[in-house]
Amino acid sequence: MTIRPLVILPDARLRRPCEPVAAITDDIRALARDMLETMYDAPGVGLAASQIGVLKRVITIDVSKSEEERRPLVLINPEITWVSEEQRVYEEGCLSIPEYYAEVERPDRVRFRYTNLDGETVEQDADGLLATCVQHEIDHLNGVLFIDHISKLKRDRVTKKFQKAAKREAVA
Ligand code: K1U
Ligand code: ZN
Repeated sequence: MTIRPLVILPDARLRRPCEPVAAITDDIRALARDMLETMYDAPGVGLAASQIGVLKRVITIDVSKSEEERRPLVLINPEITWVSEEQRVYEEGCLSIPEYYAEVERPDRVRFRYTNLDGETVEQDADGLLATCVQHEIDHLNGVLFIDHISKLKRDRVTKKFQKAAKREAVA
């Protein structure tokens, strides 16, 4: 298992749609293991493969509260199949936009379908943090970031900050 480096804004890979996974191979199982290790190390409650530079439709999630009770989820080719009319606001963060947090409004409850590592199709309902996290991670697979759900003013401000930081790093 390897902790992989995180892709940070404004890296163009974060804006590319990810490709569906055709089959659960040893490479996909190894990718999922690396993603879980990278997510727990960060630490984060979710991770999309594009955040480690792999443009495949794979996400990992664990919203359990302590290390002893870990409940890792690996979602391959996930899709949202239903959303509630009720919305909720949650303060989101993103491992690819470090130390920036903003309130985002999304559907309060969702139903989602995915393939697990045993190749089975699973359909599951979610509310609370899991619902928010599933939506945030599936957005990543479509090249969408949580800052796309906030005002243009705030988005432009945070984007410029990260563009400047990337330029500084490039000349250092
Ligand atoms: O996709 C990501 O960038 C991971 C992100 C997921 C997420 C956070 C909050 C709302 C929706 C989706 C994170 O995990 S940021 C870190 C974080 O929220 C956290 C870290 C440690 C403990 C608890 C939360
Ligand atoms: Zn994110």
